Amino acid sequence: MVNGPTPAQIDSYRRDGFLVVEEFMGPDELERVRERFHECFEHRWATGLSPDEVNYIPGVTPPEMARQLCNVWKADPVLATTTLSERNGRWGAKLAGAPGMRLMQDNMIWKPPGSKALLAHQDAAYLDYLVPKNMTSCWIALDDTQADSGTIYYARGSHLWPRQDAGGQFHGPDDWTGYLREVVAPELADAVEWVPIEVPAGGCAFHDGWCWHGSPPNERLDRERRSIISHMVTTETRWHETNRHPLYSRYMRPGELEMDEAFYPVLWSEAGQRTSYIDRDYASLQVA
Ligand SMILES: O=C(O)CCC(=O)C(=O)O
Repeated sequence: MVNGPTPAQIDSYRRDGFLVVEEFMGPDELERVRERFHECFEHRWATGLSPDEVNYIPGVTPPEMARQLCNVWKADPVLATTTLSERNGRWGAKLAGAPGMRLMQDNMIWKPPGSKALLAHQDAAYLDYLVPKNMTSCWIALDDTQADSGTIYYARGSHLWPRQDAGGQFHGPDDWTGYLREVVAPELADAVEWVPIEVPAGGCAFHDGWCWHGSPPNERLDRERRSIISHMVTTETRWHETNRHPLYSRYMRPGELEMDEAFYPVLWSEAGQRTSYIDRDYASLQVA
């Protein structure tokens, strides 16, 4: 069990918009996740359900593209114990100063050697269908990461900049910081400090939904860059009255703006709430 966050970590997160935790996921969990990661990218779904988004087809997707699956917790109970962990929710809530966190979406990203960039963006900008637009993410490295191995980069302090709309080409842009420079005031964009997250496998970074981040190409021909991510929203978050996401709003209960725990489970709350099926159905796989 990794303790924290400490008051100093919370201060650092709120100042920078992100926080690095060098030792977060233990070796047993890391090994289990790596194994299931590859099963899922081969489209072997242990539960019989596919993830909500499958941005990789073996043998079809060009090898230079970053591979991405969203909501793997629905496909694989082992991966679910990581992305739905109480730990991720508790850390996220405490860093964000929220009463609790539920999972909005999980992600697995695989950037093979030589693969292309992912666009610098703000996660919360994509959430027009939620009120309030917010996100807190726990990004866990499954490989040791280096500045040139396609790791995630954060623009320090950018969560405090004026908020922008989503835009640009997310997968494989030629210029991964181009959209930021298009929409952010030049005095901010020109002075931006990009921080590469260099951690050992199992290390993680949390980021605020308004913190600009992205990842340049994986220039290393000898290294994979894999990660597993919990994208969480506060337990106070509701569906927007009228705006809809073409995929994720399918899981709204008709006529209600409350999010349904069956699809958006609560990971942790200070009041002791945690969606019961997580520990009931996945109990034997709980992470330490
Ligand atoms: O892992 C990456 O390269 C980007 C991940 C990302 O955009 C996120 O975690 O919000």
